[in-house]
Amino acid sequence: MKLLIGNKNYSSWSMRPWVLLTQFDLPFEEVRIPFESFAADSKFKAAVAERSPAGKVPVLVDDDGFAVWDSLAIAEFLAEKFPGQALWPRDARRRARARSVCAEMHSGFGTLRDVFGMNIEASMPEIGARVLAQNAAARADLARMTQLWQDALAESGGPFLFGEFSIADAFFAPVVMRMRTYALPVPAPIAAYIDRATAAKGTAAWIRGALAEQEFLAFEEPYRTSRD
Ligand SMILES: N[C@@H](CCC(=O)N[C@@H](CS)C(=O)NCC(=O)O)C(=O)O
Repeated sequence: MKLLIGNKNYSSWSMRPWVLLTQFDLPFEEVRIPFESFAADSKFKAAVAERSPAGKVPVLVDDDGFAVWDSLAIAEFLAEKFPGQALWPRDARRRARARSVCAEMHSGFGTLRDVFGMNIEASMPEIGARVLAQNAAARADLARMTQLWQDALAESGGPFLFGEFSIADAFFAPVVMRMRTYALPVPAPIAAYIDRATAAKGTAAWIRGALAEQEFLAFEEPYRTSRD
């Protein structure tokens, strides 16, 4: 299998399936398509179009060339392709709940995504404090995220959202990165989850890759004009 991804520092959607594949030791080859712009005539769009009509990363290309796009569809495809691995929780109700929160993440948290773009290499606690003070929708998204994680951890007993590491943790990995970059205030048990999720094998490997990148992409950087 091949996984087409964007820049590790910025591409939150790419992060999810990459972390999942790595965490579960599923064999894949990474194909990195660096962001330059998302203009229709960009090199990025041309490279992605060879594999996906949707024109976005991530895209998973199976060994026979069959392509699946969209992070949630990729996760479902992998769960079916590797039934011996508990990519989703084994328990039906836990699995249903894990799917609920992944769908909630996939289609929600628009403000949190907009105002706290993923930027693993950066540290911007002052931006986090300022935006939260000014933006009620951002505060509401953060409160819902905290509650969602708290409920899942309370019900499962941890260490990850639904017990062992699952697709749900891969789905929230980019939010974990945002919490760190912008130093968003969370209760101690959530801070402990953030630490565990950051240290998980797949997440830690992605972070190493993100830190090794040297690109500064102005269109991904509303708050900075250079890397430091
Ligand atoms: N819902 C999609 C979103 C994918 C997405 O928006 N990817 C971004 C990179 S992080 C992209 O390729 N953007 C290109 C564009 O918007 O033209 C998924 O879950 O994979």
